[in-house]
Amino acid sequence: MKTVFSIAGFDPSSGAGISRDLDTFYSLGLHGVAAPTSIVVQGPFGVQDVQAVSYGAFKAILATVQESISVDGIKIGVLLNEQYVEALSNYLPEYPEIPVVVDPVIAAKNGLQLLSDKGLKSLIKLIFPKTMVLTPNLDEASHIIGGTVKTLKDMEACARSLAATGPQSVIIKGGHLRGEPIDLLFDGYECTTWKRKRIDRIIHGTGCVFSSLLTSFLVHGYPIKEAFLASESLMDDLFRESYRITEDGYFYISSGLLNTTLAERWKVIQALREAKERLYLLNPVKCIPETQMNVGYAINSAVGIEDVAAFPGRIGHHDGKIFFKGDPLFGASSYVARLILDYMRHVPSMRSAVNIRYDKRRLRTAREKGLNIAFLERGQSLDILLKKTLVNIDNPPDIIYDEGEVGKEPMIRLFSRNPHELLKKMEMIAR
Ligand code: PXL
Repeated sequence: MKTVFSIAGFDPSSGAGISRDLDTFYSLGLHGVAAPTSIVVQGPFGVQDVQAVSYGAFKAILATVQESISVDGIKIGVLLNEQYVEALSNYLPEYPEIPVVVDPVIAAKNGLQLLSDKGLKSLIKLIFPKTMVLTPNLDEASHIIGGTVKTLKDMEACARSLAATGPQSVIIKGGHLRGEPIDLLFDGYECTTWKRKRIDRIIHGTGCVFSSLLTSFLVHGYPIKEAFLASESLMDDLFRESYRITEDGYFYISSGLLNTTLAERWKVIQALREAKERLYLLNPVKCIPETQMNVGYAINSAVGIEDVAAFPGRIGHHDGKIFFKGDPLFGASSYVARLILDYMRHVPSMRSAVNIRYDKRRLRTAREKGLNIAFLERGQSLDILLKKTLVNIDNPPDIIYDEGEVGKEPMIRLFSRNPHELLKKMEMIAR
């Protein structure tokens, strides 16, 4: 198993530092080991303090790794002061044959210093010459070269100056650039950029995750430019999937969770594809309302319409046969998505729904077959109805129907935990 070594701080809230690095290595199929330099006391509202891990413990961990583990890549974050920098420099070979990625973390967002001035001097002198890729943000890059970096042109010049201090390649992260953020790679020969849309969220630990992704791709043998592009592309996904662990606090990201979400999204689509096959066999044309039908299925942690998959353009019928306009997609329906999201707020396991043409006989059949039915009064919201009905949460309704009003078709809504169960219920009442 290939192994990556993180030398960094520990963030107890798992936003930055060692725990995030390990999560990233693991999610890209690598084993992670770590030497903590410090514990950064912080939560989702920022850093309060930084406490060193004892120098003795740090050196002993480096020695243990050196004696017993052949690491395939090294990622360096918070180093605290010159003592830790020197110890690390002694551990690193003169000419490392494996990727060494250095994220020169100088201070937290609120300005609390995570590397002393002397520490930075030592880092430049002792570690930069052994560095394969240096990954500063704009502030760190400006601080190290002692100038201001505001434009893309400045970034390019700055990356070249930084490369002249030792690192083979430099990536400057332009998240703090005015306008659209741009990241820039200088690989010693040419520059490559990555632009992204600005996202209106304060996300914690992006630098750590980025440099860990980069290290992982390099360990997998990607050339630097490919590793840069692959990491940036994954960062786009991670920004989009960032989440909060506390109301109003910073957003967090996790490559590990991204894998789970992607796998779950794939399963949701797969389940709807199977439902489509069963619907072709069942051919429930009489169940299709005037406004057409849709079947939806949400991921476990659904919070918005984009977390619910359904059939684009709804499901209709043509020449006596059920008719789909396309394959299931996330965000394809706001109508069934809202039904499901409303229901999930009360019973999170009920993640699938279909809307069916209103028919009294169909409701009678449903009742006879033992389905649990609730009636939605005119003007009542699903939310209020569920709140009332679910006082006894053991038996959430399978069906919620309304009798319509002028200009609004009456409707039966069938709910289940998944499309497989939903189809079973539908088969009971379709005829
Ligand atoms: O984002 C810089 C950083 C890196 N590593 C650790 C941190 C922080 C900032 O808070 O806590 C451990």
